[in-house]
Formats: sequence, structure tokens, C-alpha cells
Amino acid sequence: MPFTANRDFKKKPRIITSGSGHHYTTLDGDKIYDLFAGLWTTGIGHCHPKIVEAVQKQVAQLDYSITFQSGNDKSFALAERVTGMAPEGFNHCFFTNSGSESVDTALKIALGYHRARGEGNRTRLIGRERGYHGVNFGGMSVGGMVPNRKVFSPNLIPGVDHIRATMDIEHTAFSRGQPEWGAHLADDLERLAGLHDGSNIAAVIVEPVAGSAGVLPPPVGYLERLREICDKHGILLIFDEVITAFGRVGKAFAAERFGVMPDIITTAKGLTNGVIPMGAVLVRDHVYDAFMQGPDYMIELFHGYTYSGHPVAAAAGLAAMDVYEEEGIFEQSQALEKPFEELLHSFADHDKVIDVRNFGLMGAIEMAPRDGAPGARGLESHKRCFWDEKLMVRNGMDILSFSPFLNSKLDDWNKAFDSVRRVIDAID
Ligand code: PXG
Ligand code: PLP
Repeated sequence: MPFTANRDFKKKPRIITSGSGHHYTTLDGDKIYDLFAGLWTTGIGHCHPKIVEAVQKQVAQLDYSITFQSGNDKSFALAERVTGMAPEGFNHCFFTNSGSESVDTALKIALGYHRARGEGNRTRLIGRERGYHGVNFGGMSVGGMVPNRKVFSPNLIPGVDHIRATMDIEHTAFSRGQPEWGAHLADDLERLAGLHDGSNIAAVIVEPVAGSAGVLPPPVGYLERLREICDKHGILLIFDEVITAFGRVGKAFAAERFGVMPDIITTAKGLTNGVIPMGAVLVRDHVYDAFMQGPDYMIELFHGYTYSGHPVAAAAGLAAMDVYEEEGIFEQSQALEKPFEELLHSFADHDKVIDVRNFGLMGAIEMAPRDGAPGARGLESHKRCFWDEKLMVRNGMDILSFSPFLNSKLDDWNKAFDSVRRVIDAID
């Protein structure tokens, strides 16, 4: 199982057999309220009838068609919709099957872009400590989650450096939204540009709001500063929006929410509401145009997946875009931010809690680790929520993370956070 304590799981498996709206049903017949919206994926709820219908129809019409040197109608239609939602200047996208593939695709596009412009010396890639960019070799190398890198350390791709993480509990604990402290941490990029010479750096990749590490919002002014330093040195800025795109931070993209324009955006998850695996990498015109040279019978980018632009996935994506627009999902999401923040920060004075963080509909409650057993409190909380409270919450070590539905009901939240409180009270 992915990122799971397999032997512990098998002692008492948590098996889900159906989903509808804001709930799962388990093998035992329990109804579980989902406070994680799938795995940050399913913002509009499970088995949305519009998406179900679109997928059923598509699979009967065109199940698959060859993707190299031919295309299908749905993938082009989805590309139009997604770029239409994106900030000005993002007019092209490339489809993948996951966030990990989107990240590796984006890194390759960045390298290809510089080479196509005659700057093939720009090969260095910069990530950030505590960043998560999936599990493929490129994404793992620019990622900054130590346990994910440890075993593979000697095989990480060469020429990668990391800027510092944006969070320091000493300065940022219990910030509501973006911390006031920490814009200067972006200057770490200037330091690396000094060390390697900026002319050797191809790209910097960051999550606008780090998700997997336990919700780390960017300090006020931080992303703006990164953009400035990238501009100064000709470095591409990649926003990894696998979690933050499609309404999780109240807009179609975090780039729009923060008013900072990267050169490349990676997405997945909410692209299809998690219904069929799919990701997309969006690029601005200057990036696309750089590749469009040489004889026109030549392939411009030697990269792609058997399932890039899969018609059934694209149909799910088109239906998701319809729902986002027709039901005003991003507006609903933004309207829920304040009540979400209030509920989360009501845990601030709990004696086991050392930090609460939030941005948009991303939230985290960090508990102090139990002496000698870091992570135990977190996993116990997850299991107690599931078995005793019929509630799905995610833990990463001792951090409980929350990714509620973009169209959540406040009554459900009140009950759910009462459950979380009972659990945190009860565990050792
Ligand atoms: N980039 C970012 C920013 C992500 O959040 C990926 C890339 C990789 O996507 P795939 O589809 O290959 O998993 C992600 C995925 C968690 C959690 O607990 C987060 C992710 C995946 C699994 C768990 O926060 N994010
Ligand atoms: N391995 C082999 C032997 C293949 O033939 C292919 C694709 O044709 C792949 C891996 C890559 O698979 P995908 O395109 O689904 O990523």
C-alpha cells in the first residue's frame, strides 16, 4: 500500500467500499465523514452525478485512442477549459497521469526550454526543504521530505539544491493564514545564485502553499521575492499546484490568489475531482514558443505517456470544470475559509497542540510528539477518528491535516471538529 504501515493496517483494515457526496461507506457498513476530500483530490464530493455520467458516456463512446501523433477531441476540449481558467498567458498544457508525472514533466520542460534558447548550461534545479513533489526521481530529488529521500539518497538526480523551508514554529506558530515572518527566506535563492552563478540555474520549484509537509503557507511577501530573484537571474519559476489548483485556495489557481505569476504550473488531483487519474502541466507562451522551432515535421518535446490526454480522464475533467463553474465552487470555497480558520484555531490553547496553520481550505493541527514515540499520537488519532468517530482525517507524523470539501456544510464541520477534539483529548 502507498505510504502505509502495511502490517499495522492488516491487523484491522480500514476498507472503503462506496462513496457519495461527503461520506464514505466502509466494508462494515459504517458511514464515514470525509474531512480530507479523498486525498486533497475530491473537492466537490464523491460520485458527483455529472462526472459519473460523463465518464459512463465517454467510456462507451471512445475508451482509448492512440496519443502519439494523433489526438482525441476531449483532451483538446479540456486543454481549452483549463488554460481558459488559468492566469493570462498560460495558453498551453501537457497532460500526464498524476502529480508526480506532472512534476517530472515540468522539470524536463524547464531544461528543454533553456536548451532550445541556447542556454543549455542552465541545468541546475532548485527545490525547497520540506517540499513534496511526488515520488518519481525528478520530483523526489527536488523534494525536501527526508524520509522520502533517505533510502534513495545516492541515486537522486545530480545538480539539485534546496532553499530553506518557510516555516519556523518559533516565529510563525499559530499564524492565521500567511505568517508575517519569513519573506527574507526567499533570499536563500539569491545565495544559491551567488554560489553557482544564476546563469547555471534552470528552474526553482515550490508549492505556493506546502501541503504534504503539514500545510505551510508562504510568509507575506515571500512568493513575490522569489519571483523577483528568478527574473533577475533568468530562472524559471515553477509552482507545483497539485493540491492548490482548482479551488483549494479559493481561486482556480494559487498563482491567481497570490497575484504571483510563475512560468510553469503543475496540477493533478482536482483536475478530474480525483475520479480518473490525470495531471496537467501549464506553460506560459514564452515557454511554449521556445520549443516551436526547427523543421515542423520534427517532434518538439521528446516526452509523453501512453495515457497522456486519456479520453475518459479528459471527459471526467471536462465534467469537473462544468461543476466548478455551474455550482460556483471556488466562491463557495473562499466563503468557507473564515469559519474553517475559526474552527482550527479553536485548538490553539489545547495542551497537546503546538501549532495551528491554515490557508484557503488547507489546514493543520500540529501536536507535540509523545516522548520517545514521534508519530504515534498522529496515527492513533487517525485510527480513533476512523473507528470511534466515523471520521476521515489524515496524519503525517503528529500533524493532523485537513482538506475539507470545497462545498462543505458548516453543521458537518462543527460535528467533525467536536470529534477531533474528543480524540485529541483522549489520546495519551
Ligand atoms: N506535488 C504536490 C505538491 C503534491 O501535493 C504530488 C506532487 C504528487 O502527486 P501524485 O498524484 O503523484 O501523488 C503531490 C501529491 C498528503 C499527500 O498526505 C499529498 C499528496 C499525495 C499523497 C498524500 O498530504 N500530494
Ligand atoms: N515500459 C515499457 C516496456 C513500455 O513499452 C512503456 C510504454 O510504451 C513504458 C514502460 C512507459 O509506460 P507509460 O507510457 O504508460 O508511462
